[in-house]
Amino acid sequence: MNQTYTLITGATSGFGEAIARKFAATGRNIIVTGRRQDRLESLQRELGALHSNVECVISCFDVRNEGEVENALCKLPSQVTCGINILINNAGLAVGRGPIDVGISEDWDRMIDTNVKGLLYVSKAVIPYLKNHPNSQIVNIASIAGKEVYPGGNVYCASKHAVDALSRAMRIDLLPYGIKVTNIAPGAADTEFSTVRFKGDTQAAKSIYQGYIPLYAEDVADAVSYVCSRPAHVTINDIVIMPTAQASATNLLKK
Ligand code: NDP
Ligand code: 8X3
Repeated sequence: MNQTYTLITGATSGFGEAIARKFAATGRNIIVTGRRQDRLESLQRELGALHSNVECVISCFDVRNEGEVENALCKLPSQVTCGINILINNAGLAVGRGPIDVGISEDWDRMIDTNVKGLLYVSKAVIPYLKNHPNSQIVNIASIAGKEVYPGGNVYCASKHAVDALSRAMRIDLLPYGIKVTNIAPGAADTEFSTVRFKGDTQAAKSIYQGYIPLYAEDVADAVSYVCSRPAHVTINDIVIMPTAQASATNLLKK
């Protein structure tokens, strides 16, 4: 039988990196993507040494650039691209957290271009390969910010509401091809997310995760692994996964 591959966007840190580790550990071939080539290479080296039975292919591109996405996929060997049967749309970010009336247009563009348009560009490029497999799947990493809105969350929340809507829309449009679509909405998780959101202010980022136990990237990777290992006739449509100390986006029990 031909080999199958899982393509993971945003695998250079956080959830995507943990998903790559989890999938490699369960014997799945992976294509890890992101903009930081050095991190992709070091992950490839690490996983190659740990799992000789698994192929880890790297593909470096910016999801915001449709041409770059298409070229990067075209450059991969055809047996790799033709083998893609799972797509994990994980790459994403928040930039800034403040009232909409003083929002920065450049930050809004980065969030919408990455979280919404980037997800669309990658999906458009990969869906033709998914159609060739009998039991394909797309997993979109949305957020609790796609289920609720909170002060200062405005455009990030809008972008994740769009991801939530796209998950539901994809499930309908891709039904004729038997492609499963799963939406995963995590709450607060300690990754590089807040450092990016607060533009490198590590103190501000650290304070987000103090006084309670947040989710870790591995918790989300577990959920992704679960939804991708259900029998062919079962689709998990939506998972909201929160730290136990978090009841809603803004309701946190801090000690
Ligand atoms: P990280 O900052 O740790 O990881 C983000 C990943 O996205 C990186 O690998 C980064 O790679 C990639 N990425 C960002 N922009 C681009 C781009 N333009 N092109 C290609 N890749 C890009 O954050 P998380 O792991 O926490 O975030 C992963 C996803 O989870 C995001 O969609 C985020 O919105 C979502 N999320 C996060 C939560 C949290 O609290 N941490 C909670 C709920 C959802 P590189 O910089 O190398 O390009
Ligand atoms: C990240 C979680 O609550 O900061 O998507 O929006 S939150």
